[in-house]
Amino acid sequence: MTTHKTLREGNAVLEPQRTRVKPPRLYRVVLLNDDFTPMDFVVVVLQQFFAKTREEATVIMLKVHREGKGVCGIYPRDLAATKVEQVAAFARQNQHPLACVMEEN
Ligand code: TYC
Repeated sequence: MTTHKTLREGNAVLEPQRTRVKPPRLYRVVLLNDDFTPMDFVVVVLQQFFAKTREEATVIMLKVHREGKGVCGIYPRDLAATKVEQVAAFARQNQHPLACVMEEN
């Protein structure tokens, strides 16, 4: 682990900043199939929360439908957890049982 002194904001000497040496752990956000959530709703989830195009979203949705699960995206832990919560809240608001989980990559 290394540090360096940084001069910023005129000549003010700021605290040494820790150089990031480890890459963040990454987590897959995975959608799970169920028999009740409408296909169109899953496509909207993938577009809204995972920045997929309608076409990309449809491919992922159909993979989940046919194979039971599918990866929506891969993110650092906090972002993955936020995505999982957002999907859970949106599904609950719309009374769909859609399940979304995170798995260490
Ligand atoms: N199996 C659902 C249906 O036939 C569609 C679906 C796809 C549900 C993906 C959830 O994560 C899911 N309506």
